[in-house]
Amino acid sequence: NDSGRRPRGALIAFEGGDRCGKTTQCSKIVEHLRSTGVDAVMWRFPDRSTSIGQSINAYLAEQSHMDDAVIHMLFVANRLEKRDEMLRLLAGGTTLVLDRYSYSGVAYTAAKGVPYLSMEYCKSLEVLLPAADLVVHMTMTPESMAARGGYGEERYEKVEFQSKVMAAFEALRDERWAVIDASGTIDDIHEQVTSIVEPVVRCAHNGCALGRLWD
Ligand code: Z5A
Repeated sequence: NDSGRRPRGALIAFEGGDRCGKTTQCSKIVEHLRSTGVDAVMWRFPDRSTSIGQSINAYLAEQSHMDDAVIHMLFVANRLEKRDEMLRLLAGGTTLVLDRYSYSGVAYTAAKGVPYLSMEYCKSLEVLLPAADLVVHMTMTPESMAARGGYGEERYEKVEFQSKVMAAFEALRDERWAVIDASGTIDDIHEQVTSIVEPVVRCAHNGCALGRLWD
């Protein structure tokens, strides 16, 4: 690190449709990074442990109904309530591996097709948050996702809606995104993820600046 600053941690987000294996891969990469001496932690969004997160959980479990704009704001607020801690951990050198982030926030709401909740509007609500250094986009056909255990238990787990979410993710992609075929074996995917993540962690440690959404 020749920037004169303390090495920071990397911000890495895993995105994709439901049941595509994000949680599995986030856990594996955190375990791997730790085994190589990198200070790394995994977080999930939504964070269902906070009071905002509990309202989101009730909505996803179809135990409550909310206006589309209101539930959208709650997902955003659920990230903002973790913003200070996120920035503190990154500045202190901890790499954060996120199981979903703002990209899901934008893609899932935009996929609803509500005219006043456009992609541009949804993006504008995330600008106080840091951009991920890397977005690992795990792709799979909605039909294959549906064949995975546990699919269909929550509100958005419907094949037609997932196709719209996939299209929204595609529209969000930029040079920080890496696309991975999620239909391979857990170990093959982990190998690919490792080869993509390690250089990004090194870059952050060496002083690459943390960006802001959506600069
Ligand atoms: N949402 C939103 O609308 N707005 C927002 O801002 C945010 C989220 C942040 C809940 O998210 C919902 O909230 C989600 C988006 C919306 N939509 N829905 N419904 P979530 O992250 O809590 O829910 P999820 O995406 O369904 O996560 P998940 O159930 O934890 O799935 P996953 O993490 O992608 O998969 P997994 O748990 O690692 O694996 C699923 C199963 O497949 C499991 O049995 C594994 O053992 C198996 N698996 C994993 N990998 C493989 C491979 N490679 N081969 C075979 N089997 C595998």
